Amino acid sequence: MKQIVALAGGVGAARFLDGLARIVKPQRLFIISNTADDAELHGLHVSPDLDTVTYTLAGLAHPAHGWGLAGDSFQCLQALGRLGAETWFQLGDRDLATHIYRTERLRQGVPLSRITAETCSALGVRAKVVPMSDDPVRTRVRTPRGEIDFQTWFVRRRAHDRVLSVRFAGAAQARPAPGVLDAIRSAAAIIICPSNPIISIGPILAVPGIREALRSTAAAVAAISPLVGGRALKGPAARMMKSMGLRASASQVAELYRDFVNVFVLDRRDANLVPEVTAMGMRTLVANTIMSDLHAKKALARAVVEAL
Ligand code: FO1
Repeated sequence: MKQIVALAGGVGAARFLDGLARIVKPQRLFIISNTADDAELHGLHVSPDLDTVTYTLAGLAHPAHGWGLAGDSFQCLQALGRLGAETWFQLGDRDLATHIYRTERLRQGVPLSRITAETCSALGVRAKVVPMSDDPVRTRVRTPRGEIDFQTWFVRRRAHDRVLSVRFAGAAQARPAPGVLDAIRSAAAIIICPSNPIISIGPILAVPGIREALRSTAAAVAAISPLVGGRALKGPAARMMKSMGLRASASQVAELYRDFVNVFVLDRRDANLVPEVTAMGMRTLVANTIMSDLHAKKALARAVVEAL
């Protein structure tokens, strides 16, 4: 059976994929994950978006945060704090095991895509979760106080600094991870998850070859707006878009994707934007995109799959 390919950021994407993996066989899912948020903390390689999707599909994610593990403790972080180490990034004790394992395997020369397959298999995740690239790509955020790495801007400074621009260091030299381009070319359907178009989907599209493959694939491509009524359901997308001189609107998201998306999914509250999006040459699907519970997640996933 042909695969359904999804491009995914963190928590918003994971919520949608949780619904999708319950209405189609999870083995059919090929999930391309953003790795430009990856960071080195306490000498460990942390891949937040990969882990958020993996933990969610494994049924292990922290229910309130969406990232990290449910019921985790933070004794190691507290002990690090006593030693004078920085503790602004909340790494739980069991979560740390993932980062220790990943870091050790990377040091052995194993590519991130293979390590991700190993962790997925160990946690019982049947969907294929693949980093966008095995090569390092890092989001750098330009603020009035200078350029900083993504997690410093997002977590340490709580996304307070105004974003003037972002760049994805290393993207131009990065190669798509093994299987990514073939999956896009031969997919039954492709879904851009409701993630931040600038910092979550943007880095995936910046890996040479991926955007071109999306433009030329025979598969229909749907994108779900992460903005509802001009506001992000989760995260700083709306504020970030405004400070970068873009409109904080679902139709602006559609415009960012107009060269490769066939079906744009708008929330019911944004039904008034249908003519604007249609004029860009896309079909629209108006649905409830607020995934407040499992029923809503599955209903949205079903509506998107049917539209494709
Ligand atoms: N987000 C936070 O807002 N604060 C944290 O302390 C934090 C820790 C963390 C640990 C592991 C992990 O996988 C993710 C974590 N996140 C945290 C989420 C992460 O910073 C962002 O959600 C993504 O990078 C954006 O998609």
